[in-house]
Amino acid sequence: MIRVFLLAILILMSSTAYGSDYGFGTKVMSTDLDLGRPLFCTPAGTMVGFWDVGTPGYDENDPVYLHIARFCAGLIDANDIRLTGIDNHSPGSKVTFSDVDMNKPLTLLPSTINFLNIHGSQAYDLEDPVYLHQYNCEPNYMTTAMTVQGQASGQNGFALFVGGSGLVGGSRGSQRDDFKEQIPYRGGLSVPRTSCIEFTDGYKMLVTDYVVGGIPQVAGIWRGLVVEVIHGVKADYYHVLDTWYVKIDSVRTGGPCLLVDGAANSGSAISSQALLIRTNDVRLNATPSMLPGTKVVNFDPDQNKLLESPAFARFLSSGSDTARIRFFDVNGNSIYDYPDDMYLNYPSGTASGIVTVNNVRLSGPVNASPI
Ligand SMILES: [Ca+2]
Ligand SMILES: [Ca+2]
Ligand SMILES: [Ca+2]
Repeated sequence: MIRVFLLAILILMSSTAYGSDYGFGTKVMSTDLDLGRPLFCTPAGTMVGFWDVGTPGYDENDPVYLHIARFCAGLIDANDIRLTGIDNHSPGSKVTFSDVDMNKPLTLLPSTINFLNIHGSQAYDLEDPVYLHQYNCEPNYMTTAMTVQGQASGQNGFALFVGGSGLVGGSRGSQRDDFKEQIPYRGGLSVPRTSCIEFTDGYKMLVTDYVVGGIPQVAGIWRGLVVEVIHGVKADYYHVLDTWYVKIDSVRTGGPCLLVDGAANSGSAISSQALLIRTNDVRLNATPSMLPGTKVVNFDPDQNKLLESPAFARFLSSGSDTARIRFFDVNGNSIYDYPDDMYLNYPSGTASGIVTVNNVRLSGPVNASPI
């Protein structure tokens, strides 16, 4: 009898210890039970990316993730949040170790979170829908990304090596024989605005950059040893396998994406063209006609509608702002992990942030255990 009683208490405790039962993409209302919860900021480096399946480049079939990075970027990690569904995993669910997308390559999706002002006042009202919007680096961002990859793989004029003596200058102006020895990154250090990249021999580097793909590619031979490259937005990172030799080859400044980022950073006006809802933008909240976690497809009524600026959050190579992506620490361990609830904390309520009316829930209810 006592056992049954204790069990009942345990069940009661565990049910209260876990997060809200409100679904992904619901907005916080004035009578909701999670109203007023204190929120924590997500770690620096929180980003949005996609798993590039099927046709290369970002398209309708690629699942999108909120990647809550504490150390290494470039792979889908446990507790990353799916912003769109995949298989039997619904939008707002968290990645666990046994899931199909765990440790799959994550490609950065330069994007912002904005609202569409179609109801009420000019301000952000309860009925106004919220979108994850692909940032308009240029007319076709993915074409450029693929071109860069094509160049790196030698398909487009990137000479790999000559006589095993050194890398020959590629499209980004490489110098030969300019590798330097650098002690590998051994982890355990959390540095804001950095990413950890890893080559196939296990050599790690900490870089102040966003990696474009995260998958090392063979770039050539240097003194008889294989050289791999990982592409970042700011630079290409070369490493001679089984050595500590590396080379960092900066991308020419003035690329279209960096220029536009700079404009966002300095607060200057962004062209209205850049704020039109695009095909494959993601709806982040439920509306009477659309489900959260769905992508905008051609001829949807919200396609080409003008989003409001400034953005609530920006996931970009520079000028990122993820301060309003905040979590409630359900299990009280001061880090973001499986049981915690994620919010778009706009408005914020207080400077440090509490759950406030009109916040969007960015994660759904979790099971008692991650498996
Ligand atoms: Ca794809
Ligand atoms: Ca409004
Ligand atoms: Ca926690």
